[in-house]
Amino acid sequence: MTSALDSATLLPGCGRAIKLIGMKLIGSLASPYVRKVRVVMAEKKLDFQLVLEDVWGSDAILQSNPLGKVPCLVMEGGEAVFDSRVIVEYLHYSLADIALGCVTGYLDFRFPDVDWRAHHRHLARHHDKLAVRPSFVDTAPPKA
Ligand SMILES: N[C@@H](CCC(=O)N[C@@H](CS)C(=O)NCC(=O)O)C(=O)O
Repeated sequence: MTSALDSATLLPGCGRAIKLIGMKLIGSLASPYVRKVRVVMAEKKLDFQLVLEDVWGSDAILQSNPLGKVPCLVMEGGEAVFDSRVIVEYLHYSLADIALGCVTGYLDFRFPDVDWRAHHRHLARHHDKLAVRPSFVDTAPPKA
């Protein structure tokens, strides 16, 4: 079965250095909302594929965003995030997540005797949420 994204126009990602997740941004080159998201992604050096769609005549957008609007960010697993403000928030949060999860993971790895959880319960909750995500599980440092 061919998905809407497969049949759409694909452009190389605009990010340059880091490929964090296989993200696709459904958009149009004329949309200022799409541009806003592309600028944020470029500034954060996030790699993604820009999928161009006709905002006035594409069912493909509706498959990911029931509002039929762009931008719509589609994750590797197919989950979609839409509305440029939500996407920008999501990207920011996502990067913060990654940094945070890596730091606390490193603490556990290198300094298992440091009980940072006792004094940082919110951080511990964040850590536990992140630690079960496939991206964190797959890249976790070796167990002692
Ligand atoms: N509040 C939305 C606005 C998005 C929006 O209006 N996008 C326009 C393109 S610039 C669109 O997809 N229009 C198609 C439609 O309204 O059906 C956002 O910030 O993402």
